[in-house]
Amino acid sequence: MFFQAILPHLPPEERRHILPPAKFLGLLVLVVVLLLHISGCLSVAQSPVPGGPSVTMKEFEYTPKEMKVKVGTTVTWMNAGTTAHSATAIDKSFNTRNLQPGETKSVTFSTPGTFVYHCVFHGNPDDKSGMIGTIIVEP
Ligand SMILES: [Cu+2]
Repeated sequence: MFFQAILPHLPPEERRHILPPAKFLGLLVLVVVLLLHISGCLSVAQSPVPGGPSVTMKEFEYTPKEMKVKVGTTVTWMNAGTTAHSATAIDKSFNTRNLQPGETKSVTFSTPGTFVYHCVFHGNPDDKSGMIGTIIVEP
């Protein structure tokens, strides 16, 4: 048994002062749940919004390429490709920075406007060729 395996040499009278395995496991579960809860709270600003709009990055385009949202919407970019990508606004209003495969980053749009963005590796902001996308934020 796991519990005895980590405490093999304690005499029985000392083992009485240690939580029995069932309580030990219960406490462990409680601690893990608390830690997950705390880490969830801390990362609220960066974590994807469940059911919210999302843009997939894959070699070498954004899907959808253009998206219309209302002011206050949080959009999540997901890198579903095999190489790093970014979503970097040409007017510098937002920047997911480099997202490795499997990573996500959320951005909340608080002002109306048309925001053209590019991947710093695969999109050319000057002639808007390559990996380019647009977020249209409506009032
Ligand atoms: Cu890219």
